[in-house]
Order: sequence, then C-alpha cells, then structure tokens
Amino acid sequence: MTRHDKDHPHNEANEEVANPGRRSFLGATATVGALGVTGGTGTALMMGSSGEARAAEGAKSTHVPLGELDDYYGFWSGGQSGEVRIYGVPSMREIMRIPVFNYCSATGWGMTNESKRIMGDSNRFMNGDAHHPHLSYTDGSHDGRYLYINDKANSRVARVRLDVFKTDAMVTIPNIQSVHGLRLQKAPKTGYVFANGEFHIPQPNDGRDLDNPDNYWCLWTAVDGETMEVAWQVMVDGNLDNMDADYTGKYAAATCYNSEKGVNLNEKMRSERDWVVVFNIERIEQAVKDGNYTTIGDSDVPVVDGRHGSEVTRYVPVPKNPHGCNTSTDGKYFIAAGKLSPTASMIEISRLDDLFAGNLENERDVIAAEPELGLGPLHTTYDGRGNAYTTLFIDSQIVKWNMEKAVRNYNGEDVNYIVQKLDVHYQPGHNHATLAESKDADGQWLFSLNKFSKDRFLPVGPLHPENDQMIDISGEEMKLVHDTPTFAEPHDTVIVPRDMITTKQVWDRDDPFFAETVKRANEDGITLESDNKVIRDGNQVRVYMTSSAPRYGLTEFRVKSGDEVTVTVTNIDKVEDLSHGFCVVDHGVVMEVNPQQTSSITFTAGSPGVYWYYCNWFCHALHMEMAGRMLVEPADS
Ligand code: CUK
Ligand code: CUA
Ligand code: CA
Repeated sequence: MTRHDKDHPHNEANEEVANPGRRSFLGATATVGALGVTGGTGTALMMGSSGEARAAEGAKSTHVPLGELDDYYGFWSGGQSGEVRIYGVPSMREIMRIPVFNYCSATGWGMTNESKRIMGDSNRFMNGDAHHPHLSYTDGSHDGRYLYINDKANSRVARVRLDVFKTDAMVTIPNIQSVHGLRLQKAPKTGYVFANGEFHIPQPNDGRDLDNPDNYWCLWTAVDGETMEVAWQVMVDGNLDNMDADYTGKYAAATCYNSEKGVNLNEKMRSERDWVVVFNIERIEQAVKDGNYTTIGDSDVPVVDGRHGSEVTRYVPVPKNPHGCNTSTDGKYFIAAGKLSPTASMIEISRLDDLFAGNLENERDVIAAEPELGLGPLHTTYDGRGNAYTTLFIDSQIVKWNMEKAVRNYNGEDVNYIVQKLDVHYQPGHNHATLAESKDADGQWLFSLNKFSKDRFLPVGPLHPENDQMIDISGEEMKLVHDTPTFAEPHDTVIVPRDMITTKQVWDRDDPFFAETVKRANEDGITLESDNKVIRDGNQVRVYMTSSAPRYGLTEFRVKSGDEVTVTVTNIDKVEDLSHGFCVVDHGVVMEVNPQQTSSITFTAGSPGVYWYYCNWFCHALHMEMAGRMLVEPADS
C-alpha cells in the first residue's frame, strides 16, 4: 500500500481491480459504501463498513497466493459441536476438523474401536461442548506436542496429538459438574492441565443436600498432562469460571462469578464484588504429600481444602461477575475482565508471594490497576508490546489499552491508557492474538470471536453463524481486515507459526493410536498387512482385510444375523493422502483408514440379506467400484 493510496480513501473499487488480493477483506460492502447507497437494513452495516474500508488501508493482506501455505496454524474450539477446527492464518481457510467429544460421520470417531477406547465410558455421550483449546508448553513457549481442550457439557478434558492431529486421551473429571476454564502450566513444562469445575454440587453428589445449595461445592482440578490422570483437586468457595496460570509454574488464578452460591440469576448477581481465587501450586502439592486431604465418594483423588482460611488459596475481591482471566505475556499480571463491571482487574503476580506470606494488609493490595474499558469486558489478549486488547460484549468493540499507562493512571497520574476502540460485528466473546498465550506474542493478527453475525453474511434462516473477525495489529492502529463465518460455536483459539508443528503424513505401523487393535489381531494369529480372513468365535465374528486402491482384500464375507461383527481394515497403501474408508450400508458403520493405518469397528449384523460395504473416501478412478458384500444368513442356519 503506497502513501498515494492512503490519501485517496475512496478509491477502494479501483484498487480491488489493481490488487485483487484486497478483495478478501474489502469485499462488496466497501464498494457499496463508497457509492453512497443508503437505506434499508444495510444502513448500519454500511456505516461500519465504509469506516472499515478506510481503516483497512495500509493493513496487511490476508491473501495467500494459490499453492502457497499459510503462516500460522489456528486451532479453534468447536463449542457445542464438540470438535476442534484448524484454520490457516491469515487466509482463514478451514483446513481440517478434529472430532473430539462428538461423533463424526466422516471419520467414524465415536464409533470405531480405537476412538471408543480413547473416550472410555464417556463414549455413551454423543455430544460435547469444547470451549478452550490450549497448546502444551516448554518454558513458556509452545512446543507443538499436544493440544488440550475442555468439555463443558460432560465434564471432560481431552488431549489431541499434534503429530497426527488425532485425539489420543480423554478423562472424565470426578466430583465436579462442567469443566469450563481450562489452562496449562506454562513452565517449566506442561505439566499440569488445570480444569475449573463450574457448577457447584453436593459432595458427593449422591442425592444428599438436594435443597441445600449452601452445601454445594466446586473443585479445581489438576490433570497430569502426560498420563492424563487426575492428580489432585482443591475445594473452593463460590464457583470457578475462567482461569490462567503464570509463567513460573507457581501460581494460577480463576475468576468466580457466583461467590453468592446462587441458584438463580438474581442470587448470582447479588454482590457488588465476586473474586479471583489464586492457587499456590507448591503448597497444594505439599498438602497432598503431607496427606493433608480428603477424598469424596467413590473417587480416590486427593481433595485439598482451599476454602477461605486455607493456606493454598487467596481470594482477591474484584467487581461483579468477572469472566475472562488472561495472563499478560510479559508474565506480570493476571487480568480478570469485569463483565458486569466496565473494568478489568490487574493482579500483580510479583505481589503474590507477599499475599501468601501474609505480608499484605488486604487481598486487594495485589491489584496493580483496575482500568475502565467499556461495557461488558469478557476476555483479554496481548501483542507483546505492552498493549492489552479486551472484548466488550455489550459495546460490540475491541478496546486496545496500554497496561503500563493503566497502572500509572491507577496511581494518580493523569494519563490516558485507552489507545483505540474498534467496532466488531457483533458481540465479541473471546479474542486472541497470534502467540498471545505464550511469552513469544508477536503482535501480528488479532481475532475477535463474535457471537452474533446478524447482517454480515447471506441469510440462512433463524440460526446464524458466528463471525470471527480478523484484525491487523502489527501497526499502531487496529485494522479490521476479514470476516469469517463459523458454525457453532468457537469460543476460543490459539494460533502459532507453522514451523512449531511437525506432522506425520502417513501413519507409522507401530503407532500407539491403533496398537491395541494390532495386538488383538496378533492374538488371532493375523498378519494385518497381508491376511484377509474371517474368524468365527461363537457368535462373535472377526473379519480382517487389507485395503489397497481400488480394492479390499475381501470382496465378500459371511455372517449370521445377530452376530457381533468386528471388521478390521488395514490400509497397505503407502502413498500420502491415499485414504480409504469402510462403510457398511444400512448398519450405521463407518470409519476412515488412512495410509498405513489399521481401523476397526464392531457392530451387530442385521436381518438376513445382502449388504454392500464400500469405500467412502475417494481414493482412485475406480473408487466407486471399491466395494464388497456382507452376506447375512439367518441366525439358525
Ligand atoms: S467462555 Cu465462551 S466467550 Cu466458555 Cu471462554 Cu467467554
Ligand atoms: Cu478406497 Cu475409496
Ligand atoms: Ca456474582
């Protein structure tokens, strides 16, 4: 973008011709704005748009030329879809979806034996609500090993392997209801995965205390990020909403919006202040080591008492129903967004030693500043240059503010800490900047994950998409550059440079993802890479076959109605991207089988008849012909 262009803000239309790459962010509305068309439902949109069109002058392009790769991987949560989505940044092309807590019709996730083993008991739930994806750390930097994510709907935490982009572990957290806030220990390494139990419940929740909410409690949980086993829990007062950990491995902090322990809206809003609870991880570990804990119900997880008066927590009062909790990337502050208060509370992490040592008169002495930002502050992210960016849900804005100036202002200096407010469309929840939950924040791109999209996209009926907007923050000014409609409902994202992630393009035959399946085949005396066999064992039938484009090793197999059939398919193709599938018609049976992968699925053979099975991932010119017959005989024959 030249100086000349900047001086002629009404030339967008011509510029689009000259530089088609800009089309992606200027789009048609900018042209309409420039033409001065008014009226109808477009008015509000246009006013915003013409302003944006100018703001986008000089912004970085989101265009990634054909055949070239994006600079960043973006990991998006899938909200109540239960999955994780991968976007390329800056193009915002959706590259992949990773089923996690959901059933997947394309890959067979939730149906294959491999995915069922990973999901365990919780496989009985067909839904999930994935809010907070986070990438593992070494010394405060992302290390590209794992992604962890919570399930608010069924109280689970899952891990995704980033070498194959598959979910590889899932744990249901005991003694809690709803995992909401989820964060990782940043140093020296992940370490713990911390999970906030959001809804307070009787302990144990076995029918006692139904009508006695005063005796409901929430627990904060630490999961071992390597073994994915629950390490310990801490019982707290109030509830737990969002959280974050510091950059030393010593402290974590969580917002509480229900210090009242209310069970209805009015009760939950009764107090002018709720709190941020700060956890002292070393002290909790010591308490567990010293046997200073209890257990609850059937669970043998150590539960340390962290309620008021405990040595392992401190409660810092902050204004009304706080929501987001985000550690600044300089490691200095936990920043809690006020939600029902127009403020954010900056907790100075270096004062926490004194807070726990009892050297401060008041818990509020750890507050470094409480800047007023606008209406409905929800979440904050960072550019690594001393600025914070907070979403304002009610104002439909992102406010950029300077942390150091906010502190000076709090200390009485007459200095303005607000740098800029940018309209977003509309009602933002989380926002997130590139690398902004690591010490490597690079201040390039900011995303505003807006809950409402209203008039921004072609209408698709009453259920609207969300709108994830992309903002260039590399300069002084935030510049809106791109709208991305998303389906239900990304809450949060984490974005890292592409060189942080190293993937396998073809499975290794000894991969743990399907090791148990291989082991069982070996017990049947099967060599998966070459054998095509049917083994009958009472009314259990195990069918083994290879796949190699465009054929299955077996073009037919015979079972009896009502048999429990397990089909194990090994894709012996070694060619990158040559995936096969296996789908049995009228049986609800489907799975992906990628190069060098073994996949298996167990089902009940239906009523007598011929049932075709076919390859449902397009693999070859003769892909349609890649099929076979399951011949189902009557049960008594
Ligand atoms: S919560 Cu969704 S907008 Cu679950 Cu992270 Cu704030
Ligand atoms: Cu094999 Cu399609
Ligand atoms: Ca409250």
